[in-house]
Amino acid sequence: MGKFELPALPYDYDALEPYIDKMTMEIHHTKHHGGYVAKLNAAVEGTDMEGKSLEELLTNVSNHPVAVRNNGGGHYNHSLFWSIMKPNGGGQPDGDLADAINSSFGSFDTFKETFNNAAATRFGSGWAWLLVQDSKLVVGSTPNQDNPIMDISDLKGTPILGLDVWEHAYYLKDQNRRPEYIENWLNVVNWEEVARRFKEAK
Ligand code: MN3
Repeated sequence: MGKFELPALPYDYDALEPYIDKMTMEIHHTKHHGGYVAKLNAAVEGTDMEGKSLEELLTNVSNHPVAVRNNGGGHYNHSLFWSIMKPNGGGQPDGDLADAINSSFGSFDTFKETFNNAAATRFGSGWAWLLVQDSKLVVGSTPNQDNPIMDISDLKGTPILGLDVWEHAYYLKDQNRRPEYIENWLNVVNWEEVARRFKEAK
């Protein structure tokens, strides 16, 4: 197995305008995510971690250096993040995912409120998640680049939707207004991809 690589975005940097601006997307992808990939490769190179999959590293991250937790988490989280967004996204899911959201949260609006609250109240840098936990849907958040597949995480399960609430994800356009960023982001969610991940996680 080769080195970890920065995945290409499945759309152009300006494709999520006006909700997420081009400059934020470009810096976020090339500099931030690119940085996590480079530092992850540097951390595993020449060690017995070399050749292990990202999932293997993160599910046993308590046994690895903190650089793997931070940069491996950063690589996993951002790879998921790019894939669950698309131009002309938003709206609501349908099918099995819609049913599961209704049965776990009561309605899509209640889910949205719960998710937005988790994202808005995560103090400092971190991520808000919709995840499958014991075959149920749960909303929560993690600090820094932690995520629910890590053995050290308090919140555990298979993430199917993740929102980056680090300031680098929104500061250029929305400055300190995180709730505005969250509302904007809901217009670019790729619910088809979230539904695909849900099906895979069950
Ligand atoms: Mn980020």
